[in-house]
Amino acid sequence: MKIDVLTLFPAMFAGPLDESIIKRARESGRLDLRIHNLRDYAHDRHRTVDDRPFGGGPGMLLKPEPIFEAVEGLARDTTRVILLSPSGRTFNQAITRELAGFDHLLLISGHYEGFDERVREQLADDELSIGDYVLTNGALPVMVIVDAVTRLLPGVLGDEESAHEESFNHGLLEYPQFTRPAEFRGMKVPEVLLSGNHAEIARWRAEQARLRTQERRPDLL
Ligand code: 9D3
Repeated sequence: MKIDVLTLFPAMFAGPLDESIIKRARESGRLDLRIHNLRDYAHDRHRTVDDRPFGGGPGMLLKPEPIFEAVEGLARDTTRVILLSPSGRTFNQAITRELAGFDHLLLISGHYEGFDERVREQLADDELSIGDYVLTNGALPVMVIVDAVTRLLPGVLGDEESAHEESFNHGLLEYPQFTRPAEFRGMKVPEVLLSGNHAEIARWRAEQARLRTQERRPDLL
């Protein structure tokens, strides 16, 4: 998969996507990730990317010309163009699976009070938020989406992780897990997990997952 990112803060992307699973996905060519500075698409001497809203009001908007020219330069006919903004639909694992099915994503990070509406109308195929809290810009949301989508690409997770992904919990929270030692500072691992009785262990885990989900995330049931 190719992912192009358009942002005013390209330096924020150095680090989080250069580690671990995403690093390996990039090195193996399964993810081709390119970060582009929106300011490079401004024309004037001051590299202006924002302006005041018509009709007045607080803050600045991203002006349309640099974004239109960037998209025209970067998008192909199969590209999914996605805006990141607090007004988008809330990102989740179903949307992650949806995005993993495209061969090219162009993620456009917001800033200031938002986008000129013509960017939404003419350029965007989708608009996503990562949740109901206010960030300073859309760069972290872009990284969240790149991370979530990349781990679903074929060959990115190892066999064991992929199998786990497929059997995952039937939409419940994870059951409690323990590793050695069997007793730590007086805290004992539940006896059933030491029993070697795999049918009983499976029953206990299913029950724990259900109880924990009921307690913490009844909306999932
Ligand atoms: C009405 C004023 N603000 C909306 C809550 C304006 C505004 C604040 C912060 C506009 C943009 C931003 C920067 N945030 C994002 O661009 C953003 C975001 C977020 O803040 N939370 C969750 N997901 C996202 S995706 C992009």
